[in-house]
Amino acid sequence: MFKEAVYHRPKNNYAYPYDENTLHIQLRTKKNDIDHVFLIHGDPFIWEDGEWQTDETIMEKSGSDQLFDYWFVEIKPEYRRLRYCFVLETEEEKAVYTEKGFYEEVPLDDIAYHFCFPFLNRKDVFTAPLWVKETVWYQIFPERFGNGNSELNPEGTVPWGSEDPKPDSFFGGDFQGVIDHLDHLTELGINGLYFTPIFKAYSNHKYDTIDYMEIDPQFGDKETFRTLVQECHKRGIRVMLDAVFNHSGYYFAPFQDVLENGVNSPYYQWFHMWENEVETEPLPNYDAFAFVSHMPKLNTEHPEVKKYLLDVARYWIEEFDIDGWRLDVANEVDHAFWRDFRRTVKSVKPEAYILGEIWHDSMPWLQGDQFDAVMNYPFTNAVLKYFTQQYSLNQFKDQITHVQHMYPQNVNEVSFNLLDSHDTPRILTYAKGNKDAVKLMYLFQMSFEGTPCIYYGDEIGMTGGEDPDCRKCMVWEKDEQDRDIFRFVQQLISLRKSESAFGNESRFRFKEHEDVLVYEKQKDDQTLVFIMNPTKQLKTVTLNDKVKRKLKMEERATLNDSHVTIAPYGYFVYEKE
Ligand code: ARE
Repeated sequence: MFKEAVYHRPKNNYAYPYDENTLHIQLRTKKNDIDHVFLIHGDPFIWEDGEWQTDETIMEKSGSDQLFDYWFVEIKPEYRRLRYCFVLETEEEKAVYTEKGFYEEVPLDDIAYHFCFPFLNRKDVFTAPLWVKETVWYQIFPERFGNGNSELNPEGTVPWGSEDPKPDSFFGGDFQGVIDHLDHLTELGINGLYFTPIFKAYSNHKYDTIDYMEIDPQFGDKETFRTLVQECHKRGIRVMLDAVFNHSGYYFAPFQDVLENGVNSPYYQWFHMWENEVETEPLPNYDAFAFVSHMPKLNTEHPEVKKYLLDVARYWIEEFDIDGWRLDVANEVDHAFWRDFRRTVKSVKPEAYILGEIWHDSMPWLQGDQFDAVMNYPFTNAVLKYFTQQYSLNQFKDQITHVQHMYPQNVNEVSFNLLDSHDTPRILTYAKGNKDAVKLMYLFQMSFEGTPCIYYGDEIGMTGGEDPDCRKCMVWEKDEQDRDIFRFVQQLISLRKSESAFGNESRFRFKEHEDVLVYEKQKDDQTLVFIMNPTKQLKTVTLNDKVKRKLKMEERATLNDSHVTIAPYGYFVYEKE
């Protein structure tokens, strides 16, 4: 037994309250090392004749990644307290893993040895808004979605789609353009819109804010924005805005004051200035986003800055009824700020969604006191690499299993699973034009736990490389849209709604197979089996169970009794008996 690999730590993804009566316990062991794991558990205050009274529950192996196996069990402790340890068994060996190390027998005479989940306080349960679990997001980069009011075009606007975007191009996208095309979105079936920044800013992407209380005039005014939110709500679509609170823009009035007055500016402390005299070239002598001098980092520890930004967060919810905030560069802002941000936002709208932009392991922000979710780029990376044959099946399974075990289940259920964004190449371009590979990515994304997001235009086969190429104008001419991809995505979204095991809150498990991807989704009495063949060869797969019903999709597979033959980049989805 490889004891050095055994790991558990309460009050994070290894032990957390799933709801107010339920604890989830997870253990990590070396891959393929342990045969069985049992949880020995009990209430710390129930003793008989000097012996602590315990129960034993077997743990399920919930997955494996490159190095480790993960074991899982759900416990509902009667008095909402738990002490516990683990019994690990191999054919030759048995060991008891406690908070104080390994023993041969369970120490029943001293509770101090055991792991402690002190109390399941309702307040500590991670609770994200329920509606998020049923949401399919759609991301809009407002400058490029639709130009509905050419009178608002900023200077230098070029005709819609007339050229490939450059870092400083303007095509005149605006809110009216979004309102005009809401039918496209309802037809697709999405029910959440995420807008990259819309406040007054200098650039086309608006991440360099000038005024957080104003709409950028190229998009419209506050009344048009109000109409947009109302029109979305009428169609059952939630609206999320981008909060760029890590840094402001160069033309943000307080920063202009600092540029003018240096250390004598009343706003000097609003930023992280290094010297009395401010320099922007060749590199800024103050903290900034990366080394971008026109994005000076805001001092969110300063009470005035904090108040200003929290007022912004409150204002757009109170006045315009938005449903969520996506937080730009969220991991570079202090945790205390985000805790107050959450209190502020949830006090105005308890059902608002708070989504952090973090590309890495984000457990410290997902304890229930800061964010509801993060943009799940580790998921993105695994999907892109596997479906373009840069990852083997095993590497893919390792990565996805790792992502799943990184966070509590209630976090995974609202995780923001994207395939691309305004910061990455588009999927069709990444897949070198392989449309069938893109369809498999969508099938995996839409049937995985969490909430999927579609980047505008991907659903009609738009292409584009790195920023700014991934920000081309939306194509509205029907004959130039790939309606086949559109119908496919539309169908997946509708399956998420009509098949209970297809979408969120159903149990996801990989199945063993050598060279095709097989996984099951199970909810109540429905189990769906997904088989995908992201290779260039025809594959024949022997089914281990009976097909009750094939899911109606444009699959490229033939079923013969217990065999299914799947075309290159084809798939087969069925409900098993
Ligand atoms: C512009 C140019 C770029 C150039 C950059 C730097 O277009 O080609 O590389 O300047 O000089 C916004 C605009 C961008 C603009 C940028 C700077 O949208 O077009 O880029 O401002 O002016 C990291 C951060 C993450 C950040 C990404 C981009 O952690 O927060 O980098 N994403 C947000 C937004 C962006 C936005 C900003 C931040 C700034 O979503 O759109 O950019 O407000 C790894 C790392 C990640 C890293 C990721 C991507 O995985 O681990 O930490 O994310 O790669 O680089």
